[in-house]
Amino acid sequence: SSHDESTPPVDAADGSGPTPPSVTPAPGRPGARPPQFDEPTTPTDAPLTSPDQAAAEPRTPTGAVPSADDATTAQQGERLTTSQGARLRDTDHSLRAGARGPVLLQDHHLREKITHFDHERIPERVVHARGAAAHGVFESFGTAASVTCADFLAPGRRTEVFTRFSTVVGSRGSMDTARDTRGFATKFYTDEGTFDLVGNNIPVFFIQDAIKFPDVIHAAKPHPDREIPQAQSAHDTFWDFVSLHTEAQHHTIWFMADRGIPRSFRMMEGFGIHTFRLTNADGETSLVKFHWKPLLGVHSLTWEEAQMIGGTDPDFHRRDLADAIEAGAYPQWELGLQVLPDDPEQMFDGIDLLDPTKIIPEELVPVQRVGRLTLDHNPRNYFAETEQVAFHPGNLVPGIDVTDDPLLQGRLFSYLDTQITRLGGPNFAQLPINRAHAPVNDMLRDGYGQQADHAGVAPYRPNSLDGGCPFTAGADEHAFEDLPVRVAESVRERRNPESFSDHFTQPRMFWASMTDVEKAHIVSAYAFELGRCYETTIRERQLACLAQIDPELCRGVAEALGLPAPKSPDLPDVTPSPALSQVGGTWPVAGRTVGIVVDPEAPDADLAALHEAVVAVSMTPLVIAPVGGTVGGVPVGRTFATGRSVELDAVLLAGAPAPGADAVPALDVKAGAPGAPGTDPRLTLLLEECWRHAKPIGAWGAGRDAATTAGLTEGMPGVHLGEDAFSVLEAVAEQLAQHRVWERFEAPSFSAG
Ligand code: HDE
Repeated sequence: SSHDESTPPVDAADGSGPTPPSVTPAPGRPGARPPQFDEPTTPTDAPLTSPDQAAAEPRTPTGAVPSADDATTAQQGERLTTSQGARLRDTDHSLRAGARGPVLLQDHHLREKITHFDHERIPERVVHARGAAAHGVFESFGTAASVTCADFLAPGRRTEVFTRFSTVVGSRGSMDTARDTRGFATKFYTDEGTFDLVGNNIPVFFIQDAIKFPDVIHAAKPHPDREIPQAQSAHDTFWDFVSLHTEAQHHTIWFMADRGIPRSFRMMEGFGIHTFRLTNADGETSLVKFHWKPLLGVHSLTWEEAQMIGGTDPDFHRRDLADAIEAGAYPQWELGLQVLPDDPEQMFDGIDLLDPTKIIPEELVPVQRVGRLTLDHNPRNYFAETEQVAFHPGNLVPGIDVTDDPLLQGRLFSYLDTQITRLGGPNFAQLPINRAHAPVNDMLRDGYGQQADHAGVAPYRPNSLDGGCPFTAGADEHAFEDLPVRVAESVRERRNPESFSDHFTQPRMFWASMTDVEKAHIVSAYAFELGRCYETTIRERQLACLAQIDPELCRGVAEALGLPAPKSPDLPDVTPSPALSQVGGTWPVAGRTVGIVVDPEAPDADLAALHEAVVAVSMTPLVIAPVGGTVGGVPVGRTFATGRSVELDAVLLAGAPAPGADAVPALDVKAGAPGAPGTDPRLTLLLEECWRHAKPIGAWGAGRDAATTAGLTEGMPGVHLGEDAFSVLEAVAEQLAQHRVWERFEAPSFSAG
């Protein structure tokens, strides 16, 4: 019946079926993929976009338009084919026994299409499942040459890199702004093999021994019965574990602090955490800690912003990274080293260098800058690159080696192992994103997903059949050497050294290094998290831990929980490390988002020029109006319905739209909030939030009246009312350099107690 004459060939070229929409085929992409994938289809000179598409809105907020030489289309050729290259006449209808009859098993195209789709997903990472990444370049300053012979750190070297940022606990689809540690993993494709620096944005870890990793992760992940909560540490099992396993307290106070809710991946530090061992050309070794220092400074969201963004834009961090790169505001970090002598004790100032729950204060051992990382292009395909990239702390190059840190030692096993499940076999190093840029000559063969077509008969050594190769490197041929490190004479045992046992002095130092406003944030973070636990015993046990860190901290949290504060024991004096605070400096404002509220009824004459002025200082202007379209020739970026204050770093009031028909009359505006009849309640809300989140607010002209109506007057911290747009922009940008209007935060309540 498949030949049933009464069944017309649907969508057939004879016009008997529905007319297909006219889509201009995209050109082929010669050389866009590795050669073995090239398809034998003829490239055409067709324009990349159809005339319709070209005229439409830009595809991204930054307005980047795909260029003709950038292979940005999905099409590999002119005609649709099967995976085997046979051209297809139809991919929209399954082959049926009559138009209304059952589908035939012989429909090989249907089966190929559906079967491939059925297997499109792979397991997400067991930790760090949610991430975003970018390509870039690492330029060496050459300053590390005295401590390492790693070629990519030699003077003048430029190395291609791929960096993936991540949250730890949430699933792949969870929100970006969860309170969590962030992963910061960089693959350096060096001429001497791939080096992976697989770090975090917090310099210490939860545990001292890799054997505890399944425990801490099982405690932090959602509860196994209901699989809640997602991407959160505010639950019983997490606090149960960290309050019992007190070596986790140092890491925990870091992410209860603002470090747990970064403003942007671009504004995070990165840390290798463990102590590594470097070797120079003369064979001399030293112990080092790796640091990434963001040129934009280290900045965070407020907790309320983080929560709100989780709802309005769960992709906030990945959008921010991709948009900034697309707009040319390339994020940059400097790589720094803390260098310590490699003596047999491996201790510094009482700190065991093999203990990954301890830092070396920068004031004691300065971070010496050795190179600059610039992320300058976005991945083309999320799955192929960001999802399939496989990092491994054991990807080392000559001149960089590991130490006996038991956490690092366990990681050396875990990362290779996990990829076998995640990437479906042992050949993941052949995936394009994971391929070394140095020549590879291994004797690894076969296995699932083998891409190579190896020649020869002798993938073994020694052999006499394939030219006797491969030869191993000679002494001066830049091979990775296993250093003859002395291993302490010892008995085998399952035990931590005594030097790992102080769990509270460094969290105390961290607390002592914070400003008042940062301390207040820490207190509210603990109060929130513990307040979400059900078990009082867990809250009490964590308060007992806080009492061992600091009595003020403990009292503040206890008060918020309505529990008695346990008495602190005698606590050691600590020297604060000012480098740990995020408050007090000024930083570049590049890549910050400035909202410009306009009144479409009375557009500001200078709007277009103001828009340009914002772009000129590498900030992103976002015009906000009651409804979409353009105002004064400038496109409206957000309407009162699609925008929310939390997307903005600062707000400028160019005008004050009165409530229109589209205003939400039922919007619940708090009594006594800034605002007045005549102001759109959504604008009132926006200003209220910007005020509360300590963002600079500027206004001029009609916007100035609106600000005044909203209760914002000159002289209030971070409120800039001026005569013209440009002087106001300048004042706002200057303020933004401090990240927030810190004076606006209330005096922390804990210091009163
Ligand atoms: Fe990881 N970690 N980890 N980790 N880790 C993974 O590897 C593991 C640790 C870090 O963007 C997994 O490919 C163990 C410290 C980052 O793809 C897994 C231990 C630090 C990423 C794994 C640690 C990290 C991972 C999961 C305790 C900071 C994401 C998927 C000994 C220095 C990399 C994968 C990316 C990912 C194991 C502790 C950083 C399971 C056993 C400490 C940034 O192999």
